[in-house]
Amino acid sequence: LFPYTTLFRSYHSATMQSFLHALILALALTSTSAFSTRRMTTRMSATMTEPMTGVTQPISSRTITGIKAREILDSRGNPTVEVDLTTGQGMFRASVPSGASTGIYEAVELRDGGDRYAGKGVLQAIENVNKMTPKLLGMDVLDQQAIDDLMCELDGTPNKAKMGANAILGVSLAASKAGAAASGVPLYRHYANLAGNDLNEYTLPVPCFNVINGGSHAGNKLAFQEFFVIPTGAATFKEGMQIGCEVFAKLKGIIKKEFGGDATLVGDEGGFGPPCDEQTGIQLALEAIEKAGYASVCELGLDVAASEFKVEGQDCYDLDIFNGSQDDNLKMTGAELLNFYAKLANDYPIATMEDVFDQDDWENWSKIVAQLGDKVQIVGDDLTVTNIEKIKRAVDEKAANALLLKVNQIGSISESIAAVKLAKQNGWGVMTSHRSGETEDDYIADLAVGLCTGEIKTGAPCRGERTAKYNQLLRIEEEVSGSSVYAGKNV
Ligand code: 2PG
Ligand code: MG
Repeated sequence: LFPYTTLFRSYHSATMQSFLHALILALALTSTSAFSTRRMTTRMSATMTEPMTGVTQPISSRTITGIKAREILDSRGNPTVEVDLTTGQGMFRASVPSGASTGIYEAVELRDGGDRYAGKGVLQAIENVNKMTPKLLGMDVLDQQAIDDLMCELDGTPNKAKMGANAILGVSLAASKAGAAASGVPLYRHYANLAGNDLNEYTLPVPCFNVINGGSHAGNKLAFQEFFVIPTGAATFKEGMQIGCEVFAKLKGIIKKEFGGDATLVGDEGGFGPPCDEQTGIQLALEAIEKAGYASVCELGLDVAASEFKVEGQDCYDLDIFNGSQDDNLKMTGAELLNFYAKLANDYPIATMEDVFDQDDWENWSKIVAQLGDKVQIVGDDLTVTNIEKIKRAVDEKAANALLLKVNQIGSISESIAAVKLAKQNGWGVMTSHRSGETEDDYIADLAVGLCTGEIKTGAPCRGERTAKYNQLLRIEEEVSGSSVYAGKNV
């Protein structure tokens, strides 16, 4: 891996700086009593050898010397948390995404309320990072678990309601980036190490391009939220990207011709928002695949996001909910919706379906897995919220056969890794996911490779915050060339 040599070079030039940091930190810590004996012991030796890489570094390159949180903006113009975490090796920055079709069992995203930013400010979350900082200073960034555990302990609630998952995740992510630098490895390798994946060969994920946006992500009437074009038959990730982009361009032409230019304006995740029904959405994507000449290498997928149109307290899914015309023909019971899925899976090359029923409709989830699970991947998102307790239940009840991995649903890197491991141990697929509100940060690309998830969805190949992730995957594939495979159909 080429970054080793580069990092060794920068390591030598950083040695003197690291030594000074160590001295300053040591002086600062003598006047602080809040640190545990374990952490003090870790700081006693001047250097330490990282077992995975054999790299010996001054201890200050591994210890947290500063944390600064700030409010920045996500891709919808809503505030979100960014964290700068400093070690002797420099500053490591990470930011937190935010969903729109948020599951009710997700960890709490702390918002300020009030008038400022229509209540969406995150100053309280920033303040909570400040509150946690004195306890985090001096910790070892290679001990991700200890950092995450400590923050969960300081929060003290089961769903991070006190500190906010956005506060905790910002620090957790920044610490993981500092950890990668301290180990002298790229971020994807560090995530692999944290998960105990002893990889000789990296797996580049299949990109699931969300080319048509509906539901809470677009202003159209489509109830289903996401329509994926998935180049499972590409030879490499790079080829998969090219296919996705060419299909996307064809789709633009088709939609423009059929619905006019307005329908080619893009939604929150970069896909088009044509005024059509579900079946037409699927047919448009299929037509674009065919026109681009990729019918033999592409499959389709859906994120229904059914919790968004479930009628509370009734056995009713209202596919007309974003239209508001009260068309009773578009109201379906769970059983009718299941029949609709079965027909779609029969008529079209659909490889994956996500959030097919409401987050509490466990019975219908189990029914669809029994009926279609051999043929179609059934992905839990709102159902499983990257939470091991929910995943355990879904495994027991055979209610899904794949996990959507969203780090901010659970709020830390360590817990996200535990969720992926549990899913994999039970033979599930795993799809790494962005949120509809994103930043330019691209760590989910590294996460998908390091945790070997085999699938990623991060929008259409359109909008900078979406292509940032795809572009990082192109870089990673180039870096690991010769020791990587493209997941393709073997997801
Ligand atoms: C989803 C996501 C991401 P949101 O439902 O899977 O596509 O949407 O971030 O709005 O929850
Ligand atoms: Mg979803």
